[in-house]
Amino acid sequence: MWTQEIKFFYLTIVSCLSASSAAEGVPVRLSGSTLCSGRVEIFYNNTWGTVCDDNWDINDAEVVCRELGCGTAQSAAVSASFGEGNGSISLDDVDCSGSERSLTECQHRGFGTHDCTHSQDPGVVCSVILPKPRISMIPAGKVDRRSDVSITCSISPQSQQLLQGEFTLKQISGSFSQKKLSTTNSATFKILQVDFDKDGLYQCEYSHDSSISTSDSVNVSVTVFLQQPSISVTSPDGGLVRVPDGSEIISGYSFVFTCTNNEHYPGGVFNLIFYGSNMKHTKHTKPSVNNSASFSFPVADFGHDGRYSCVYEITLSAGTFTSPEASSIHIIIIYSIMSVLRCVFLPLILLLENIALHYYYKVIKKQKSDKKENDETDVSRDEEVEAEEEAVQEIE
Ligand SMILES: [Ca+2]
Ligand SMILES: [Ca+2]
Repeated sequence: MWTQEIKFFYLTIVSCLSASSAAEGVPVRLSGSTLCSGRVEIFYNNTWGTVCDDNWDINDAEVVCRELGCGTAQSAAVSASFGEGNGSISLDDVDCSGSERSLTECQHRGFGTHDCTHSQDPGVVCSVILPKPRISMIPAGKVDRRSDVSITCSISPQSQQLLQGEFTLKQISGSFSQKKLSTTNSATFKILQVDFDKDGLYQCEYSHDSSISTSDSVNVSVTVFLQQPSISVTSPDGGLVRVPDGSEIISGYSFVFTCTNNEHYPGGVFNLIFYGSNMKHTKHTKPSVNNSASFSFPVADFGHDGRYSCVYEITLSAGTFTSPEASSIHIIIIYSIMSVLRCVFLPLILLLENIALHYYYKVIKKQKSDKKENDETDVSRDEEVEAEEEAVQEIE
């Protein structure tokens, strides 16, 4: 028929044009009454050719059906049951295990090597009528609120050329739904400035006549990316010394942390996070005023020793969103000179004073005992003299 000849001519032209854009493997198509059944043809050496039915079985058919998004194989046809093709016979003795991603990954005699005629052209019958569309999303993963998302629905190139079907992108649990008639094998839908109402799963539908096939789903997860704040520390009364591994604060002095960023959400807050020696995690919260918040510590003591960081946080209808932590500041509390004097020199002076007093009293005591001894010696000498005098008188 005339219309069929036009259709075939058109298909041949567009198939050849589109085949070069096939990203992986060698393109395959089915030439038959429906999209997912027909004579197997592969695009090799810039032309569509057929396959030989030697060793053609259900495993080979399985690979073709999967490759085309046509579900599973119902039967493997032989002996040109979908009609004889023309042109080259590109594959012979195809031996698939059934798990290959593409027909040309299966073992065969080599491209163009065969001992067949077109009366042996094989075919397949797959389980579905319409191929399953594919869905992809940019960016992949979480999407920043107010940024654009682009979702593409696609189908194998030769399928769309045969059908001229329609793509619909639908939000599964929401109101978003858009249709696109496309003359190429894909349609791209742009969702501009996404807000939380666009959050959720999306699916592509491919429809032709009254048949619809549905893709897997993608998840548009809308979030708020907040920039990393910065943190700085000062000591209003001059008790801060910057050292290579942090900032030293003299105990007793005051210090102030300031968290800043460039976000302009109303109601945003800064949290000051403290990591002490035992990894204790204390949070102080202050509202952001003019993009910053200050946290004051009037008297530094050794319990303040540790790392400090800050995060910015906002609470919206969809939940609370937190920025990454600022690069932390290490605070080292050191002794003041006065406390060094008080703690070290004062006891030393007292000790020296005690030692001095000890020796002083020892010397005094010794002097006293020496004097007493001398007095006693004098007395005994006097007695000796008296005795000698008495003895002399007796002799006389
Ligand atoms: Ca053969
Ligand atoms: Ca086989």
